[in-house]
Amino acid sequence: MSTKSAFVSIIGVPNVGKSSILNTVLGEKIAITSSKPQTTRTRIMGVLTDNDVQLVFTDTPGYFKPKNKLGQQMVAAVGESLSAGDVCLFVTESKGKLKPGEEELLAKLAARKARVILAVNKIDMLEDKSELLQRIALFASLYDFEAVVPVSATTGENICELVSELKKLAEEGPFYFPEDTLTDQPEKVIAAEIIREKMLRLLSKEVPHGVAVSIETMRERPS
Ligand SMILES: Nc1nc2c(ncn2[C@@H]2O[C@H](COP(=O)(O)OP(=O)(O)OP(=O)(O)O)[C@@H](O)[C@H]2O)c(=O)[nH]1
Ligand SMILES: [Mg+2]
Repeated sequence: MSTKSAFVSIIGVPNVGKSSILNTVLGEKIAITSSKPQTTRTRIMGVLTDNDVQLVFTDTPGYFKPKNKLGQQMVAAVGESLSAGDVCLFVTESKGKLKPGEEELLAKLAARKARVILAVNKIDMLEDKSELLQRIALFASLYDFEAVVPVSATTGENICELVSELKKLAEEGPFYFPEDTLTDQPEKVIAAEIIREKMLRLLSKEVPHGVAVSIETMRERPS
């Protein structure tokens, strides 16, 4: 069987739903999400293998101007994924103004002549569909996207269409990972991240956003 594959970097400013889209595409929660910007701290890989096509996604921290060391590291992670990925999934929200980080990211992509698919996310929150059309027109005037797909990571609307647009950009080549690979993150890391997610969600007022979790021991419950 001849196979096709593509590396897809998921990029965008913080809080637009990059990690949520990855989880919905994979049908598994591998990346934590929260309403706080800068939830994702590192690059997270997720693999979707469907028949003869393998898409290797990299979820990245939202792009912003770094104010401290942690921020610098997160922005560097975005930069690295830009130079490594051959296809980008640019995620934005379906309404509101263009953010300065979005312009900057599009300029970076243009400089690299990246093949970019635009996912306009959170369409479930739209009251007025004309806002979506304006948003699409605005982005289409800024970049020559391979495709523009309005989606909702929450309801799953149009996620299949998004995946099929991404598959069109896959090129003939080997699978990079065994077909049953879902992520490169060890279970311990996922467990620590899920604890961090619960802290972000439940203790937002008490705990500073820069919280870190490390797992010392982990045991399986006898079933
Ligand atoms: N209503 C609605 N909310 C969404 C949707 N997708 C994501 N969200 C919410 O938006 C918030 C941010 O989602 P994330 O997936 O963490 O966003 P992100 O872009 O990965 O954020 P960073 O990692 O901080 O850059 C969370 O509260 C999600 O539940 C969507 O399609 N509809
Ligand atoms: Mg994220």
